[in-house]
Amino acid sequence: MKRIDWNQLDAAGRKAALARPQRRTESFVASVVREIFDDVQARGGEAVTDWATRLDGAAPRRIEITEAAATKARRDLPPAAARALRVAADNVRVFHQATKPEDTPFIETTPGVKSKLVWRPIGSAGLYVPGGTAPLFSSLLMLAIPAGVAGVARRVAVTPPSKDGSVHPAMIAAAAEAGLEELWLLGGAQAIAALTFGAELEDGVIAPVDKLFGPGNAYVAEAKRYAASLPGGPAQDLPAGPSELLVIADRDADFEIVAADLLSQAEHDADAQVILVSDSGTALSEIMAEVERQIESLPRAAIARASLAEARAIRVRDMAEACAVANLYGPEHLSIQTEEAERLVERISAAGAVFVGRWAAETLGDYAAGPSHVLPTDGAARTLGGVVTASFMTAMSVQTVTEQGAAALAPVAAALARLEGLEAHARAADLRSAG
Ligand code: HSO
Ligand code: ZN
Repeated sequence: MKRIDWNQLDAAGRKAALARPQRRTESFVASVVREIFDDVQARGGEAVTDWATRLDGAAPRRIEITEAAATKARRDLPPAAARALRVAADNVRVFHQATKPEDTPFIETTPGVKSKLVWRPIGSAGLYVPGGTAPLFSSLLMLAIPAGVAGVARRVAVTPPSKDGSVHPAMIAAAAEAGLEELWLLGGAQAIAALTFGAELEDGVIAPVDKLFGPGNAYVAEAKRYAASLPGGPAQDLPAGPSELLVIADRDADFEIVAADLLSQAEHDADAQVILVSDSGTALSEIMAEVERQIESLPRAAIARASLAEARAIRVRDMAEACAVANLYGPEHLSIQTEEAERLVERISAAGAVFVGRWAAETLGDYAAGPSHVLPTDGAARTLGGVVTASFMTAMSVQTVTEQGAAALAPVAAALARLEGLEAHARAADLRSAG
């Protein structure tokens, strides 16, 4: 962890202190994604199969999520794990049901002119569930359940195969908990290309989707961005790259807990970024030492160490400055481990998810608290929230006008239309008020 004193830095130094780690050259990633997309557009399913075989060592496979398959998957899991999946799925469902946007009542802006917003589910959603060094079946719950609550008619999940080409039983059990219809063992940019153009594969057809969701590596993130830029291509949810955690801690924080939380995100990915901010030099030193102690016994110590090489421990003057640093960085996750943590939340304006106080481990939110863990990374939290039920819906306005309403409003609209030089607009309004 790099130790930094915020108040010793000039503007350029502060910017550098909060810079995301340098990733694989973006132009290289973009050119590979482009090549895969061009090939899939030209050759369809055959190209998808070729790329999947070449990059992941296995042709795409559809995973059946029948009752029988779900029962077997649950039996293959430790009983506590199967129960835990059920609790997590229930909590995610309850949260997204309760936060599902409701249609507004009619709002009358002029007597006889009434409008309202009605929410509609999108038609289809492509859900990317990361595999790589760990199969994140929790991400399947965090995407498929909100999509289901929104009422999306077709949910297609894709996830890379493990090294031996198999699927983890928890993935099948999670799919069953979420009531998912379609799950494919297919990952990377080729999966995103298949969801974009559609693909005829040996096990069936992947039809194109309306919107792409989910976290992924640099290739997946670039593929989603590229797909969304194509004319008529699917929309995308948000940039969700390697995990990030910023912890604000004071001298009263539990240093063991803070170190454990930092390591919990560092173990995700060598590219994951953790930042510690404190007004206490002692807290910074103690927590950094505690990180070193705890990392020794972690199975994924090598990954965590690579991530920690880019980690920062930032000394600030006070908690107001700590919040300002957090808002500048815009972390995916923010943990507040200070006295009166809840009061500090009022000062936070840019974070994907905020964890308040010693009991609120990010891990609880990653798996089971309820809100989706699919959150904006790379500073996108400054302008974007995480995945919510509304991410799978659109708000449509509905307008009704009575004869009396038209008499009042048509002259207004006609006047403005003529001001813009749009005579046909004006006449369409005039016809409503001429009587
Ligand atoms: N912290 C990750 C989510 C996750 N953690 C999945 C464990 N499994 C990104 O929000
Ligand atoms: Zn996590």
